[in-house]
Amino acid sequence: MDPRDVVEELRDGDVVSGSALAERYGVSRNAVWKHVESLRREGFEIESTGSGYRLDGVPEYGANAVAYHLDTEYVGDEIEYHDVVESTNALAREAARADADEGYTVLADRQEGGKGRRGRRWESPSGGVWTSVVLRPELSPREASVVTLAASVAVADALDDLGVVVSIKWPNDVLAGDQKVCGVLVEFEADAEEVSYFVVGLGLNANAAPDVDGATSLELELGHEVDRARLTAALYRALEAWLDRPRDDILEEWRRRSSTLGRLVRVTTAEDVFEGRATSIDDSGALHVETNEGERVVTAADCEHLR
Ligand code: BT5
Repeated sequence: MDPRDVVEELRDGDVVSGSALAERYGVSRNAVWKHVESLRREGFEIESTGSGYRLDGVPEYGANAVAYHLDTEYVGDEIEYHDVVESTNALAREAARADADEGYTVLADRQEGGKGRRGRRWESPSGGVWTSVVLRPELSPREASVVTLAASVAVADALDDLGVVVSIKWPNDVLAGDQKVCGVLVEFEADAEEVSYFVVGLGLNANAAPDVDGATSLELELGHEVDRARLTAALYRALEAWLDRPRDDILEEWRRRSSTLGRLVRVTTAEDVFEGRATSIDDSGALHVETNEGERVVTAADCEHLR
């Protein structure tokens, strides 16, 4: 038994006796009490009534606060929470290399070395949702891009439920209006045949607006703070649901939500910069752009929407 079990036992609001819990888990009543005390130190309000414990309040954030809201099959089964980290992706990669199960997640309130793509910096002040999920779907490296597409679609779904209207900018940005509210960084390790693990990093400006041009936060968009623990649970649920879907559904939904397709864009690749009209993404997630010199197909690049 651990404190999370106590949260899960108490979360429907009923009074549960310490001795019933002790019996169910085969531990002493004193052990149950210690878990209750540690949850109280985390900010859980747990009332001791004559007939047992009752959960009256959940802290704003943390592994057990997310667990309180969680109803997934595997994503978030184990949540490693830190107030401050360098990068949740780096920790999740370490965990994956050390054989962490599929669905293992790392979550932080603040990152000091948050990473974007290609070594860029991701500003991660306190108040955001910075999390990374270890996944082990059976995919070849060639098929890997579907995980990034599924992740951005999942974020968009979870934000819809909050009432924020979002779109996806190729390849991996989630925008509110034309400002970035979330970035996705998917990393994986593979041999020629198979990916051994993915780390899906999600960076959401929830209640913290970073000082970056073109960035917004959910708080700014909605005019009030969001419940980060509930949002994190919703993200995990949406990610799990979309990963389970056929590739074609994911692509279709990505296209439906895309604000890039049909737009004039400026694309920056490792070799050059060009402009044109974005026409489609293909099954591998590559962007097709119609330029004056003909069609260009790009896989790894940055894309800017032009007016
Ligand atoms: C991304 O990179 O958009 C991927 C960001 C992934 C962050 C998550 S947080 C949890 C996990 N742990 C990590 O260390 N990373 C992941 P990219 O497309 O390269 O965008 C980076 C660019 O976005 C920067 O160069 C800035 O211009 C801008 N930017 C930086 N911080 C931002 C923020 N908080 N919100 C919006 N834009 C930001």
